[in-house]
Amino acid sequence: MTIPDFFEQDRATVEAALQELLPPEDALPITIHKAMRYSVFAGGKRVRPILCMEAARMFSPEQSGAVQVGCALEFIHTYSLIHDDLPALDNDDLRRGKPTNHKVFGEAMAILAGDALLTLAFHTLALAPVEPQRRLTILAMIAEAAGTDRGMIGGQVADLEAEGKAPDKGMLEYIHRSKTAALIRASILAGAIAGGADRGDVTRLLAFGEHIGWAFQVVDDILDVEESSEALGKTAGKDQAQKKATYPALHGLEVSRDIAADLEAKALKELDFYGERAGRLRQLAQFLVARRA
Ligand code: GRG
Repeated sequence: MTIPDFFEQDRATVEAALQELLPPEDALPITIHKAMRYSVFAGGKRVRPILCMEAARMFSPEQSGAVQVGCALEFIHTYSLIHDDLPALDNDDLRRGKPTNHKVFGEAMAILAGDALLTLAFHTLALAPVEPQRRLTILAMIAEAAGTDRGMIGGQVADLEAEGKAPDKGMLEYIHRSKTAALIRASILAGAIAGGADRGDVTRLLAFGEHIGWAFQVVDDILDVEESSEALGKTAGKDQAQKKATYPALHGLEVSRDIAADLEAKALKELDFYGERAGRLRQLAQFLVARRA
């Protein structure tokens, strides 16, 4: 499976917007801005902003503020990676193919860089060029997805507490849907809402986002077993070493692949309603499950 053509174009748009939205490296205090920029530009795939932009494009071909909303999502995602790598959490040395933020800037600055990216995300959302009522809906939805109640932090807490315990199917689902799927689902919904989606669209795309976000984390678990650190740009084999609750640990690799394929099929079914209009979202969903990094 090759990367869709438009993915590279969208990625270039995201890179340029991230450059604009982040304070320059020489703004005082210089160290924090260097640390923020270091992790944002360390080479992420930009999956969340691209999903956001392509969901918006289904409803509005014109600029809808989805680029700025997508950048806010990338700031939140990058903050979560910086904090996730800290010694108190996963204690990792490698991320996006480079030394982790705390390895370069020290723990205190890495904590602050994560905090600063989270703060910048909500500043960016507050100013995004989206109709005000829709902007407020997007802001609340993203805050919820990044938060504790079935959001990213809640999933991370459950993930930490499940370490070393016998994997449990219900808990594993909860972790994957909260830690990873919530922000991916919010990326798709935020783009759709910015582009002008109505209630029916939100219901359909919520189900699409939930399934593809869940599949994304199942694939992440599989790649941790199958790929090298070099290919992934992060330490491979970490889940098993840390006795993490993962799909391969509970079901084995083959069943995990079947689960990812089933989740992908369920996600794609939700797009049938849109026919060709959803062509790019469909390609993105297929790429997210077929990726090797
Ligand atoms: C607040 C102390 C504190 C910690 C926060 C919330 C949190 C820690 C961590 C979030 C959990 C987390 C890191 C989930 C990982 C989800 C995931 C699959 C990440 C990889 O995403 P990709 O493949 O990465 O999109 P790139 O590098 O391409 O952007």
